[in-house]
Amino acid sequence: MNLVVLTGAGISAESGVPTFRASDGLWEGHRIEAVATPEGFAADPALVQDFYNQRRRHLAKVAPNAAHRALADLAARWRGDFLLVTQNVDDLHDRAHVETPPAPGFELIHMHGELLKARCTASGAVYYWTGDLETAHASPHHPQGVLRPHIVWFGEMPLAMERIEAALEACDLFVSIGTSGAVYPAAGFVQLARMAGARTVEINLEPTQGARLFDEGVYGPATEAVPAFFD
Ligand code: BV8
Repeated sequence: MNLVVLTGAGISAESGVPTFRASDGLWEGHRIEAVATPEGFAADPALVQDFYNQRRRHLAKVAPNAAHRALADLAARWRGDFLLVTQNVDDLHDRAHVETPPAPGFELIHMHGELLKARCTASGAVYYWTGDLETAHASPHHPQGVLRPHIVWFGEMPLAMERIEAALEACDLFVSIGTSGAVYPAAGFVQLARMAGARTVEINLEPTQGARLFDEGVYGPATEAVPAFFD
């Protein structure tokens, strides 16, 4: 049995990580779609670095919740392929799977990048990065490169798309957790899973705009709905 789980900001909400829509998509008066873009970074690198520096610092104050841990427990006992694709850039899934190591068929993909990584704009080299990134943070790897957040901005290609699409085409069960289905290509994954003949389930605080695309819906806070669904 092959499983693909997609998570969004809603799975980290009860850990104290703000979701995008709850902040009505604004950050310090700027639309997130304007800050989280290459153009935004070029126009005002200090603003964009600060947007990510603040969220990177916030990670030290949050911890995985019962929903992250339920997925880690599932990954430890799952027999078969289990791909966990997260749109989240926090490290809460990573920490949950360190606490409870997964079985061999498991893989975690951060399709929109990770707050705790930085990338050299010249060479593309990626570094684990826990501190603040300054505006023109010289790359340790490339003299004329600067370090940017290793984050997929709007208009940029998400990571590992071929791997994700291959898993969706082979999956038997697709579960979407805590995502509004507002952002593509993640919002289209349920259609790929349906075309592969998978059973599709949406787990969310309340029905999303894409609810009718799923065979089933399970509604409530993730820390209750996720453990209950996978128990
Ligand atoms: C691409 C990193 C092409 C940044 C993110 C017009 C102009 C320009 C682009 C487009 C356009 N129209 C469409 C596009 C494409 C665009 C897009 O979809 N835009 C949207 C706004 C219309 N997509 C892209 O640009 C993507 N790239 O298309 O590339 C391409 C092709 C070839 C070559 C080159 C390029 C890239 C998208 C990635 C952007 N980066 N993140 C950062 O984090 O700072 S997206 C960002 O927003 C998040 O990562 C996340 O993915 C998304 C927010 O979505 P959610 O996670 O769903 O969060 P949200 O708050 O919306 O929802 C939370 C849900 O949880 C709610 O449903 C709520 O009910 C629920 N919830 C709340 N509490 C709980 C709960 N559930 C359970 N329990 C709770 N307690």
